[in-house]
Amino acid sequence: MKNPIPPATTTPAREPRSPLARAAALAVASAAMLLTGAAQAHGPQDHARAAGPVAKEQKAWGIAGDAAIATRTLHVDMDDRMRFTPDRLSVREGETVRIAVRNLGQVRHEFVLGTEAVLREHAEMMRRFPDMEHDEPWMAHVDPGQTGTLVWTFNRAGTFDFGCLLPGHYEAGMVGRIDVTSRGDSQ
Ligand SMILES: [Cu+2]
Repeated sequence: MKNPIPPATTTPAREPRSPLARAAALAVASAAMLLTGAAQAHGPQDHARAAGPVAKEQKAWGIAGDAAIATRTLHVDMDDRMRFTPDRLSVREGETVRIAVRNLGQVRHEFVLGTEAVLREHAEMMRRFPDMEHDEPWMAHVDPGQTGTLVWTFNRAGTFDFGCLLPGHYEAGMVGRIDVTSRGDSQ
């Protein structure tokens, strides 16, 4: 008998690994996740978004809006000085607005809504994985000379940010602020 080893049916390789090997495996796994899952891998509730129509997912800064009920259009320009014009927007809680983002520059820019913390984290990831593809209803990627549009319902009061998260842009100051005034604050 040359083969005393029983067929490995249900014996998973679970021998302890060195912390280094584990860290390396983890890094590879999370890199793969970032590259394939892109922005969807940002939060626990972001997993397994089905293909097809955009799922409306409540975020801290609001939720995807219906173009049909958008009450107005906010216009924002982006340029290669890494600036948004205007860089300050104001809406009322509950408002659904269209945001038309025009790229006046020679390079691609993007408009991404979020909290300051989320944008900072996302920008950091973009620096590590510059080719990361991502597309969500709270962002618009705009090629030079083009205008991108997003429709968003600001159903959470607060102060939020928008930024261009292409590598280096956010760090160069390509960020703006949006104030969502609470229903209770209106006169
Ligand atoms: Cu940019």
